Amino acid sequence: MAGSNGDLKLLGHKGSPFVARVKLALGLKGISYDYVEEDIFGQKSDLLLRSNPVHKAVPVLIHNGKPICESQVIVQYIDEVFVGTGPSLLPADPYDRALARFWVAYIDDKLGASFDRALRAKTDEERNEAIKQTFAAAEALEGGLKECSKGKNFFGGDNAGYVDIIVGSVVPWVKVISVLAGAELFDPAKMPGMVAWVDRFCELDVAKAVLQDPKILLEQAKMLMAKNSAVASNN
Ligand SMILES: N[C@@H](CCC(=O)N[C@@H](CS)C(=O)NCC(=O)O)C(=O)O
Repeated sequence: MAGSNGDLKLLGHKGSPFVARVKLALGLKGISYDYVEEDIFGQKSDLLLRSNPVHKAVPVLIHNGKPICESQVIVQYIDEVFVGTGPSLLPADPYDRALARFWVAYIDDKLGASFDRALRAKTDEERNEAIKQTFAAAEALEGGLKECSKGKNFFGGDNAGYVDIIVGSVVPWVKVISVLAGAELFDPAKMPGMVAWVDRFCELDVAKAVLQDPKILLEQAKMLMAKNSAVASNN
């Protein structure tokens, strides 16, 4: 879409939390864009393959013809390039920015990685172990919220920012893993701050517009788990 922010196109997939991050960032900043749904499990478009030849994955944001890949990189790019448009997503203070980047890395490297292992596990034993690690990783977020928010409503303070976007993108998946595990990933007894944060985040218009229906994601997760278990039992 060629508006005052230039020509912006997002290549995405409806189930992807990584794509949701970019939608949340653009939405929070009030930036309009064209969206192209990619068939990532079937025929990826030439545009996607040309734009992200290294990973061949979504999201890709194409800004005035130039592709930017990887969700963390894209969200930071949006914040830097559209600096005068909408609220800032990363904190202004360098130490607070470092904290935000630390928690974002933690979410992908610990929480996201163990959940991904649970979905791709080949045996029940592997899956149960990965689910256990996901639960252990989630608990640290309670401290992360306290550290980043300094007692305010969001990781970003008074308003949702970079860490809120990253945690927010996995909120529907938090519901999915809770159903699969038969226990709340964000346990109200251990993580009251995070439980309240989820309610606040889900009340934002941008969250209502972007976040996927957990019921649909649950079906996708079950299909993926069944596929991976079947591959394992055929080997
Ligand atoms: N680290 C990447 C992960 C992106 C990713 O895993 N995208 C998935 C969709 S959720 C994808 O496009 N997969 C297609 C493939 O790998 O072939 C990011 O943060 O953007």
